[in-house]
Amino acid sequence: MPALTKEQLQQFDREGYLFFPNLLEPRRDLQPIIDEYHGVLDRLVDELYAKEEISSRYENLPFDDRLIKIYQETSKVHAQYFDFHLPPNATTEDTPGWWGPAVFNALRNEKILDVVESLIGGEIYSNPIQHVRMKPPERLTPKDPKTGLPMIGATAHHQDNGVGTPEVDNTEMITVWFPLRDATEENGCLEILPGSHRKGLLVHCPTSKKNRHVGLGIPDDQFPVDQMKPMPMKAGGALFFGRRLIHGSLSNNSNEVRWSFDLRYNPVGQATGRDSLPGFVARSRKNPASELHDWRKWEQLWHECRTRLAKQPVPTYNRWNAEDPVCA
Ligand SMILES: O=C(O)CCC(=O)C(=O)O
Ligand SMILES: [Fe+2]
Repeated sequence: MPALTKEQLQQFDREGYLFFPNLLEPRRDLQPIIDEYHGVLDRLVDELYAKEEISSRYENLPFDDRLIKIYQETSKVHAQYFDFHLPPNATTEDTPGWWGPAVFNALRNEKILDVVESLIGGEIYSNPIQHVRMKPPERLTPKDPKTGLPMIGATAHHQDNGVGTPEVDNTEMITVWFPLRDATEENGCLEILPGSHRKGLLVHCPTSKKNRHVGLGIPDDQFPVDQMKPMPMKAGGALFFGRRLIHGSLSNNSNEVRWSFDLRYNPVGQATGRDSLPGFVARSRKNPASELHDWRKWEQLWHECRTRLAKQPVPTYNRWNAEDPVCA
């Protein structure tokens, strides 16, 4: 893909985001990821069945129904099993995760890196704040007994700057969000507040009276919440946004799993906001030999990180607290 046009760069500067409805080719760029995760679900099912946590392997159910069924039967959301991230403060030797070749190829996808290069230059670091999100319909999702909230559900409004440590404040971290299949308002697509990247970093609150979500959120009275813009997109679409853009997601009120990737990049040498986790050089025009091309080495980095964190968890990487007057 050619470099971005002047208009696109101006739009990114003005609105804080860029949307490409057809950046990725579903068959080439997305299907290998979907296929890989079918294998991961098979593995999870085998493990749960061996531990007698489920009564059947549900081999005849389609992917979504099978995922929903095992979450329900175990009263647990197995999101960490699929994720290619580790929680710095809560990782043990047994914390699962998936760092496979199709995921690694997505992080190094040329079409994604071309856009990122246009935004932050040709020295690109893959930031380890990254997730796969598979969200079952909320009404079928196990609830947290303490809060009554679905264990995974709508994402609170936030800025990605707010989920990293303060070192990320002065970086040029870019987030890329894309669905593995169509994201709709019904199944819980992303929503954004165009232009909100100019507000600076707002106060984020842990789950509280003012933030009825799992995870950090900016209370509704701190920004024009009625101006949030839903971003439905077809499989193949991708949204790029800067670290200060306010965004969140809608609830999944459909009958299917809402499935997306969110990846982050920053210029090589800048802080990632989670220094205890491993990133890698995804592209370097100056020093191509520094790029990581081998998914096994990437997987190894995360396995080593797990061992390290299990021995010495990062006590806290959250900079916010519920006592802030804005959260009360
Ligand atoms: O997919 C979601 O629900 C939230 C994603 C998000 O916050 C992000 O990509 O930064
Ligand atoms: Fe986010």
